[in-house]
Amino acid sequence: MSNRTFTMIKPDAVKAGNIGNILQMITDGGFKIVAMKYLHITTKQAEKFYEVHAGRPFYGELTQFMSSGPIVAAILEKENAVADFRKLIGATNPAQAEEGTIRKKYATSIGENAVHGSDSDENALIEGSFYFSGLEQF
Ligand code: RTP
Ligand code: MG
Repeated sequence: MSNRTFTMIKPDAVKAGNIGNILQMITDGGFKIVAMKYLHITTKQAEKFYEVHAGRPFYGELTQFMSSGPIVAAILEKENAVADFRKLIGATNPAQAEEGTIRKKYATSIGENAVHGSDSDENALIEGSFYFSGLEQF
């Protein structure tokens, strides 16, 4: 069990002006920000990041959306980071997200759901390394 996870504040939440609110919820949740950057990725880069979802019906929509505006990418640290962060963000579909979760507060639909959270320790490492070099991960 690793103590790090990877997150993105997605274009919908950035556009809505919720970077500050979401970072506050993340730090209030006990997560330390290890690395962070603000950037606008291309559709090709989004396709590469979401390669595991290639072939799923929402792949095109997802990669278009993730390249539609700037995002915030970050590596977070906390004991039991992956599971605890997925608890903090809530269900993929905000209609099913619990009260007090980031998606309940800031997501608008299953596609435009405000934040990403890695689903395993292995993917947290792969995803964090997509955005941050080894030197940036201290
Ligand atoms: P994430 O990877 O963003 O943390 O979300 P997740 O694990 O809860 O959901 P996942 O199954 O990994 O799907 C990745 C993202 O694809 C979009 N999606 N759209 N239209 C749809 O049915 C649908 N299903 C998934 C969402 O943006 C989801 O977060
Ligand atoms: Mg996922």
